[in-house]
Amino acid sequence: MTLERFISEQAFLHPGATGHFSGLLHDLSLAAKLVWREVNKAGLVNILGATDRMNISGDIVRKLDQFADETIYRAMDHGGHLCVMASEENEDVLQIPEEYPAGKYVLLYDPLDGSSNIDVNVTIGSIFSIYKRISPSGKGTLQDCLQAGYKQEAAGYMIYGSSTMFVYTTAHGVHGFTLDPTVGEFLLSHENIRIPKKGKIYSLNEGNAAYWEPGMQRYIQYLKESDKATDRPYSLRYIGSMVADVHRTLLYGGMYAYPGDNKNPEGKLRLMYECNPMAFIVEHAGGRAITGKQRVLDVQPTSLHQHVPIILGSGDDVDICEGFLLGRR
Ligand code: FDP
Repeated sequence: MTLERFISEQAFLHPGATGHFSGLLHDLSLAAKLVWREVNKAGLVNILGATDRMNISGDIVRKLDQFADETIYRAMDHGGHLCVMASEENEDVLQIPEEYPAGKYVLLYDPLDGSSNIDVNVTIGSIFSIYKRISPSGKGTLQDCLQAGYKQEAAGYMIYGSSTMFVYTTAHGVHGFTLDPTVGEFLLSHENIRIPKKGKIYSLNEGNAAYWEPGMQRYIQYLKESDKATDRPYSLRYIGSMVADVHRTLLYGGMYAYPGDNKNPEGKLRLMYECNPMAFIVEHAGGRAITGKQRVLDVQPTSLHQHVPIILGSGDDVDICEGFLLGRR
């Protein structure tokens, strides 16, 4: 089952579907392949760049995250499905060029997440989030982009690791497709992903422990204690690429967090490009995602690049963490 066919068959489940939503997902899967192709030769960029300059081809060697940003924008700008976009790499909203029709959807994306890992060959990814526009017609607006996460129509990520995957949900299950590079197609490999109810792994940058609030410190200490009944101590795994850490958490369970601390009370990760889409995916796989005070998807955004603390993962694990943060344990 290819991603293309899966998307088309899903559209049949919605009798009123106009095809725009399917078209949007098709375009995203093309963008994923274009970014994957470039990520795969990351170590060669300087060599290829030098050759380009010798050939006077006019190509400029761009940083990979800038390449991914432009590639996704250009794959998505002309389909007539979107009225506006916003990307983590750009301060303001990205308008659809005048010559192309405006559609009814809004796309927010993080073109290359975990980009500090590129030079050391560690897994990175792209994240996307789709909303319906709220403005009536014409060009999309900032307000179209600043919608709470629970209003997402779809969310997903591409992970460029030992294999490349496209994982997404339209609120009807979370499905994962693995790229078969020999045929250039994403093939259904993980249908209806369900996050385990409880895991055995915790994942966060423990180097920040001294700055965490006491509840978080006590929770992580709790995970390290030995107790057979609750399967402690937990193992620590932290890649430092959100896509990779969340992907593992989705499949193996446990908890992933980037909490606030007394240096950065709102944490490091962005609500619109990272936390909302991942929270939507994790919830639709049966898990939870909270800020410590509320559900991530209920946060009302006030700006495009705002940060928010996040704790996500297996329901039981997030429940326990929440208990510590709220002083109940
Ligand atoms: P990066 O800075 O490499 O782009 O939000 C970006 C992010 O990576 C996440 O992917 C990652 O989980 C986090 O930052 C890592 O932050 P720390 O280095 O502070 O752990």
